Amino acid sequence: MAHIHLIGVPLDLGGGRRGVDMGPSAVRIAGIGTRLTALGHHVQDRGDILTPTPETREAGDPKKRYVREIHDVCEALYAQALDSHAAGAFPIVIGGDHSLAAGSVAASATHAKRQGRPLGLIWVDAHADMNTPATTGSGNVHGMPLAALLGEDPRELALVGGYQPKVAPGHTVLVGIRNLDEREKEEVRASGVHVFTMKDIDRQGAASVIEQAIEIAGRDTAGIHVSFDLDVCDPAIAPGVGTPVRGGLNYREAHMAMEILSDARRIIALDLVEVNPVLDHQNMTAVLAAELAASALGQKIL
Ligand code: 6HN
Ligand code: MN
Ligand code: MN
Ligand code: MN
Repeated sequence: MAHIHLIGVPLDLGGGRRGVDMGPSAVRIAGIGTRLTALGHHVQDRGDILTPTPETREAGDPKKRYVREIHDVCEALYAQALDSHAAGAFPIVIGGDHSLAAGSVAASATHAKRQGRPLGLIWVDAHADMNTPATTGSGNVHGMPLAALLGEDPRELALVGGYQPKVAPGHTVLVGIRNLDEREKEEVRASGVHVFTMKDIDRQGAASVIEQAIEIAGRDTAGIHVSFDLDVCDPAIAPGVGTPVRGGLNYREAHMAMEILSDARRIIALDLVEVNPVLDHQNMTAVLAAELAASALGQKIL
């Protein structure tokens, strides 16, 4: 039995397609709370972090659009998620675009640091999210949070929580990637993070890959933060995401990844991001997100 805190972040400033601000609502309507309660967990919904809507703001620097606003949201999320960790709760952050991870992962990193050990990070995504303002083509900040957590750019996000970096490449694992920008590929290769592409999953199997990821992110760390972008799933099962890419995880692969993570008992926080109800069919992507949360938190087939 865990104490779980649900934290909604209706952030819609980091991506190009509008609609992920409705993600937290859709995932709640899909029953994330009752599914987790049914597993015996004590679930507390902490509500949403206040986020500005783009219509009321100027994008600013075209190489990091809305980065000031995103920074402010990430600082607020950092404080809230750190509160949850300090209270002994397991935060599930429901997005919203993936730039929120600059706040949620920072909180997990600080919590780990307080225990005298580094944080392990498993980033499950079709994308690497390792652009910087220097490499980005889109200027969309949701393509940058992992770079900010590992390094110093974009600096507004790298400095959330007051220190940098949050994670070491040796404890960071990318899983499921299949769509990177050319300059981003160079960043990923040079970074030293462990990478399991979709091709690796095809060849080795999803189970083996997630076991290796847990081994890497779990070794000598205080725990593992799982940042799960729903676009890692195939658009056939997750059409409601801002940036769908064909050739992703199928339904059982996605659940099995979460089930194996749950069995390992090393996860300390979970992000579920990029659910876009505008592009979804009958809320199926939000339902998938809610189901995956249950699998990550101990739902068993038998
Ligand atoms: N996500 N690499 C592209 C960009 O605009 O930098 C796509 C990023 C997608 C980010 O899905 O969280
Ligand atoms: Mn992402
Ligand atoms: Mn993605
Ligand atoms: Mn700051």
